[in-house]
Amino acid sequence: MRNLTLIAAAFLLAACAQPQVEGEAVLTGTNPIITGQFTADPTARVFEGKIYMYPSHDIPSVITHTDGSAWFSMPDYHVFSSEDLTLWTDHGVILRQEDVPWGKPDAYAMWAPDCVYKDGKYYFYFPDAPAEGFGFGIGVAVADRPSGPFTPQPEPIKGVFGIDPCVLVDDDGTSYIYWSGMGLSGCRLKDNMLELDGTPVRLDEPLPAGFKEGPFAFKYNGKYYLTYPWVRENTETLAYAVSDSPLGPFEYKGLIMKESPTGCWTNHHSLVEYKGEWYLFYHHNDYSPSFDKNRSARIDRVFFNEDGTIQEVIPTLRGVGPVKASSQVHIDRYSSIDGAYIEYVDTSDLFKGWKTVFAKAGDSVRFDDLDFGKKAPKKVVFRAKSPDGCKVTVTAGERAEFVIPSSLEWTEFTLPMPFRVRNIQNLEVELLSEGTLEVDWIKFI
Ligand code: FUB
Repeated sequence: MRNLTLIAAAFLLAACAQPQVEGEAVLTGTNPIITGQFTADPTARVFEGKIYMYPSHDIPSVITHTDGSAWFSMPDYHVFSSEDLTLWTDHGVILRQEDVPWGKPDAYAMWAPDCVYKDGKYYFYFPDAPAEGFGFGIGVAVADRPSGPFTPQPEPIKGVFGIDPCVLVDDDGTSYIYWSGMGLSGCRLKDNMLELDGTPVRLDEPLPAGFKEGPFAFKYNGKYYLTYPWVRENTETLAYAVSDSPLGPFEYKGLIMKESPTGCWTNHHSLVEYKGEWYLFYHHNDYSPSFDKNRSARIDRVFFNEDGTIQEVIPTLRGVGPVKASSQVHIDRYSSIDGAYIEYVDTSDLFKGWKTVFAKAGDSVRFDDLDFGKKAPKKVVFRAKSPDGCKVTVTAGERAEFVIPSSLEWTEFTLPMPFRVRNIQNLEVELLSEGTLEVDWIKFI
């Protein structure tokens, strides 16, 4: 019964979701970073001075697991790019399951991918279920541009059985592929990037038990880092290990992220340096709270200590992107919250996002690093509803009180700003009076 409910909810979500089309832009800056579709297993790479994100693409479940439960359904891949981690361009579908010559065209098994650049070409590595046989193979599709078009090779990589490929191109151009499937394996790639060069090495054996999938490898200050989902107790944490050599042995160093507090079982990730800062791309089932196989990409900052260890990343809703006060500021993606709570705006279409509910005097939220620009806004717009009307304070450098008139429907209330605010400020909104206030977004114009 639970499965039927899940599948029904998933179909409803699919029916309501606005499919995004090639070239369409998504403006967030907060987590999750892409709205309107699911984006799991995000691998982020810097190409041509931009961040490119290669996620896998969950859809509401159309296939079932061997135990009959709704299962991962992943028919194709999109690629997204951004210059500022706030405005994301969806370049559309770069590979479909039907286009993989060796793949089963209705397996919905396009799991976590990676993409790297070498000698003028972009190599996109992806798992898929083979048309003949069982399990997973790993294919390569090649392009001249990071957004494709990608041409899949006729056969999967020989000698690789498993999922979640990650490729590290070392400083001298030597490349290594890592994947999971009966443990974590790694192997040098030939210069053509399409074939193994040698025998795969097991890399998980010296690590604490619990490695599952999703390895990611990168180099930092001359050391090789292997980061990976690790089931220490119930669901996947993110852990890391370090080595002097790309094929280990790797020494376990610690956790990067704890288990999902709400039980999303997987947490696939990648780390990337962009414009001098390090970021963790990971996923969570933000738009699908009751089915954790419909996930969405998130980003948070990563900090290295001087000795090369990685500080634990605490997942945020605020995310990392710059947000302009003149855009719709979704304060439900708060930096901190006190008393107020968050609900979906429309439970029949979760991609419409969230609202902040202030139910009693003193409830507040803070949204950090809001960019008011050089020219102080003259008005504030609240998209809100408040059955009895209420009074709120807005603090951004200075503090002012606003009266929100009574409204049972979503209404855009435009009110004059009594003070001038410029540049980057933390915004705090607090309910001052009795009465309920729901806020979809606020903007300053
Ligand atoms: O997305 C399907 C699978 O779930 C991935 O390949 C794993 O890493 C996990 O995220």
